[in-house]
Amino acid sequence: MDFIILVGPAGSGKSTLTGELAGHIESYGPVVAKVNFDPAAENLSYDADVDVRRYVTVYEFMAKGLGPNGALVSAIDSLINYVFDIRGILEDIKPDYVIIDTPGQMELFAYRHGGPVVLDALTHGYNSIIVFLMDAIFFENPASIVSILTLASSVAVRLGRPQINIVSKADLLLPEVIDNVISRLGEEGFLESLISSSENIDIYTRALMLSLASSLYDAGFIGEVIPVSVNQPESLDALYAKIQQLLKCGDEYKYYDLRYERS
Ligand SMILES: Nc1nc2c(ncn2[C@@H]2O[C@H](COP(=O)(O)OP(=O)(O)OP(=O)(O)O)[C@@H](O)[C@H]2O)c(=O)[nH]1
Ligand SMILES: [Mg+2]
Repeated sequence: MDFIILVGPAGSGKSTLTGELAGHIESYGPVVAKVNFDPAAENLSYDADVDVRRYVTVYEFMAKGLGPNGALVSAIDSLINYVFDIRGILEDIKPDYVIIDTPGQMELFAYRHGGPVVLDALTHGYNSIIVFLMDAIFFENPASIVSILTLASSVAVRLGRPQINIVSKADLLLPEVIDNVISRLGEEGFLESLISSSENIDIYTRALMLSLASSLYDAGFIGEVIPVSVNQPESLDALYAKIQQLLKCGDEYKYYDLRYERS
């Protein structure tokens, strides 16, 4: 049982991808369990094998006087009480993969303590990877690209697992953006050249962007960025191949380093 944890900003396509990727992987034979990890989810586009709303909802915390965001934080924290039950259900299903669909309020995972603690307890003893979704809309200009990649790196720091960064809803992108930007992001220095050639960025912002971009390359964080659309099965194939590549490292998988991939 390997865990694939989908993380990304609100509306980036996590829930849609949960259903579509699960179906896609299952078409090749493996069994996939789907976990709704969002206590505030309204309508789910897939049938969840485990739904945390069975254990906690934001409404019970709001009834105690918390606002919607505070209630979500408390709801996620309180999931620690149910991790044993959830693991039991998953171990009975015996899936090859478990896909976890997390809430869009991703500060729960990028900045707070509770989200990582619950995920650690849930995946303890099993291999787990992060798939970080960057909405296609972020690839319109260098400032947005730097800021979403920086957010992706915060998640990597907080969750401490191998991470695949994808561009979601890639069908909305012009082919030249995929060819000239996304497929070149892994080239060391590419982002800096994009920033340098952009106009209308003040000198201080440009210096900060260049510094952030170069740190991301220095750390080996920007490896292959995969464009994925749920409407393009070949892109789901590319994502599945990458997931298998990271997970197949078995016990050694934690030491897998994107840095070596770029050479
Ligand atoms: N064009 C296109 N639209 C997509 C794709 N994936 C998701 N969407 C749409 O994007 C919107 C948001 O998708 P969701 O799956 O609900 O996103 P989410 O990340 O789960 O959202 P939150 O749970 O609210 O954070 C929906 O209208 C989807 O139909 C895609 O690959 N291409
Ligand atoms: Mg969702």
